[in-house]
Formats: sequence, C-alpha cells, structure tokens
Amino acid sequence: MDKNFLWGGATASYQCEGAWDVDEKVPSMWDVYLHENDLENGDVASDHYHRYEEDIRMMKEGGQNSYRFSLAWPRIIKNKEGDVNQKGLDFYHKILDTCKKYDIEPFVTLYHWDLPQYWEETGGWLNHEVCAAFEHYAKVCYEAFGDKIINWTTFNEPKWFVANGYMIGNYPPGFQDPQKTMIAAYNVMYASALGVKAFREGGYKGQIGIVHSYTPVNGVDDSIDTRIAMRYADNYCNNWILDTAALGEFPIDLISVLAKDYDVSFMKADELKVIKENTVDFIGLNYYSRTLVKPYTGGETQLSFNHSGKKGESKVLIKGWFEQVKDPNNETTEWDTEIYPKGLQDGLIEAWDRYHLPIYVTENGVGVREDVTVDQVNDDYRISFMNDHINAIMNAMDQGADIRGYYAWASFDLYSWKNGVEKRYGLVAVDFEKEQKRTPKASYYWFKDMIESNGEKIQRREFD
Ligand code: BGP
Repeated sequence: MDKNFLWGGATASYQCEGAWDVDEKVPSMWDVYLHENDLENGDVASDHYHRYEEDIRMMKEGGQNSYRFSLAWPRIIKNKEGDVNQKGLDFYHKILDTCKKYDIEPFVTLYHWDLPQYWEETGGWLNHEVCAAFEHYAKVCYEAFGDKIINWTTFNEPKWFVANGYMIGNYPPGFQDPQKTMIAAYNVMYASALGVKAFREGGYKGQIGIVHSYTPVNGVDDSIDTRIAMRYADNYCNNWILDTAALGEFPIDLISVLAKDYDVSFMKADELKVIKENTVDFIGLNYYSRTLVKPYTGGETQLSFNHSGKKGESKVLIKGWFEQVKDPNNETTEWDTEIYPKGLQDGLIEAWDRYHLPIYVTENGVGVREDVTVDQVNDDYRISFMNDHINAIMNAMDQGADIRGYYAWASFDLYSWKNGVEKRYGLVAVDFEKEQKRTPKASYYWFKDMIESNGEKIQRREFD
C-alpha cells in the first residue's frame, strides 16, 4: 500500500458527541424528532464532546493515521440569519488541534444528517432556501478551518437520509412521498454543488468530495427483464448521487421515467449548470452490502426497514422497478445486512471505470450486539469482516482502481440512529452504563498490526 494511504475510523457528530444542548448548540432535526417520539437518542451518546482527547489518542495508539468525522451545523450556525456560534467553532478547533498533536489526518464531512431544527421548521430539504443556507455554513467552515483541513466532503449519504426521511419514512422528517423525495434529493445535490463551488472559489487548499452509501447492484439472472430491474435499482440506489456529483448530471433515464408521473419543474436550468460545473475531486464510498434484485411487476411499492435487530423485517419493492432479494447462501446480520465482501471489490472497480476519480472507502463495518462488560471484546467476526473487505479493496487496486483510504465504521461504539446503542460497530468498546469507559476490542489491535504491516497481514484470496 502507498505510504500515504489513509487508515482510520469514522464517526458522525450526532452519533458520538452528545452535549446536545451545550455551549449554545441549537437543536437539530434529530434531537427534536427523537425527543418528541420518545425514542432512544444521542443526547449523551459517546460523550465525545468531552472525551475527544482520549478518543483521538487511542486512534494514534491504534496505529491509525486519519480520523473521519463530521461537523455539526447546529453547533456552528445559530439561526436562519446565519450568525456564527464561536463556541461551536472552538470545539472543532480543539478536535483539529488534537488530531495535529497526534499526527492524525482529519477527513471532514460538513453534513451528516443533523439539520438545524430552525431550518426543518421551514420545510427542511423541501425548502430551496436551505441550499443557500448550506452554502453559507460551508463557507463559514472553510474560512474557520481551511488551514487545518485538506480533505473535505459535502454530504454523507444523500441516498440514505433522503430515501429514509422522505420515501420510507423511518427517519425524520418521516414522509412517505415520492414527489417530496425527488425535491429533497434535488435540493441536496444542488446544495452539494454549491458547497463545491464555494470551496473552489475561495481557493482553499486540499480537495472536496461527497460520501455515498454505496450498494452496487447485482441481478438474480442475466435476462433482459432483470437487467432493466438492475438499471432501475442502480438509479435509485447509486446513480442519482454519484453521476450527479461526479459527472454533473442526473441520470437522464431516471428523470424521464419520473417525469411521466411526477412534477420535475423544480429542476432549474441555471442550477443544473451549477451542478454540471462543480463536480467533486474524489468520491467517498461507504460500503456495508450490495443490492441483489429481480424484476417487480405486480403489487404496490413496499418499503420497510429493520431497526429491531430481528431478522427478516427489511423490504424494498418498488412498483414497476425492482425487488430486492436475499441470497440464501450468504450470512446476514440480525439487522438484515448481507455480508458480501465481493460486492465491495466489484463496486470499486465499477465506480473507478465509470468515474475515474480517486476513491476513499469512507465507512465499512459490521453492527452487532456485544457484551462490553468483559475485559476485552473478542470480536473475531469483525476481524474476519474487515480482513475480507480490505482484501476486496486490495483486489480492486490490483485491477487498477485508485483507492486512497479505508475507514472502519466506527472508531468507537456510538449511537446507531433508530437502532440505539445496542447495535455496536466500534473498534473500541464504550460502556455506556459505566461512565463511558473505553476499552479496545480485539479488532482494534488487529487493525493496528495490519496497518503496521502495511496490509501484509491481510489474508488474501480471489473471490469466485
Ligand atoms: C451509514 C451512516 C452512519 C452509520 C452507518 C451504520 O449509513 O453513514 O451514520 O450509522 O451507516 O448504520 P446503522 O447505524 O443504521 O446501522
């Protein structure tokens, strides 16, 4: 591996910081949604707000050279007028200075889903004004941190928060409405392009990209109907983010299909030009699994998501488009995520062939229930998961893909959105019951050895 390859873990502000109302932070849409619905929340989470020093030191001690995290918009911008909260900036300066102290390269996301509630109250991503507000927030961040950060990304996973928030309805704001989904998707991609534009115009050093929840698509067979279903699935899952961010264009066949049933007049020529002219420098791909599909011709759209950790609750069937199916030969987690490292290899090669941009694997991990009261969590399943996925990355690199980093999700245990803290991903165990005690898991030491061996410790194999 190249000596500049970035090895680290990733987190997100809402999922780890806690301190939800400290130092003049205003509520985010997630704070309000979870409080109002009386659901487990991230009020305290991993208390990274107060324990960042220990957390970043542990990254260094674990052999890592980078940390991917997000900035919280509601910590930094106080209101719709765009006033800046200096205390919010100060917090991230402390994080960045600690990264520097330990020689950890920051890899920073501007938006990991915590929209300020004052914007949600005006319609959130359905309100076009939020695009300009995002641009303002991005500019504030570039100005404040431009000399400390060289790796920026605009959004984390537009597909995931838009589909879940506006189509499936399991995330705030909880809509199940295709027209709203399209408007939110468009506004997010336009806002992302505005963020890229402001970065370039400001002449800041470094590079800017976007992070996508990548689910490469496979079909159950090679028939024409399955191939058509695969294209629908790829457009729904991947292309409206990656084509738009990397090539500057929404997939034309997707827009023409949608235009038959929905109003697409919200797409404006001058804004599409901004999207075309402000494509990203690199792409970040979060990989948990692929999407295996077959045609879905009968019945209505059915979408549901497993937040209970009881197998069999996830469903994705989109009328006339595709049905997501399971491969009975592969293992799945209790949350219905198929373990399929070959999908990462295939997906990386596909993304490289298609976009020819540098790629960072910005999240990869496995979420499980774990007893963290023991002296050390022996998470051999996580070690084997990471081994197989890093092997997939190496195979893709051998075939020419330009991959520059790998981030385990997550650096340490944190709050997992609607799944609460029982679904654990961390390299470091956090005992939420016991004063947030941090204890490295076996995977943390394995990751350290693997990084120190520069990847030599990975057990290599070709996938069938
Ligand atoms: C990604 C998100 C992360 C993280 C991860 C695991 O979609 O970027 O924020 O949560 O998935 O998902 P979950 O916590 O829902 O299991």
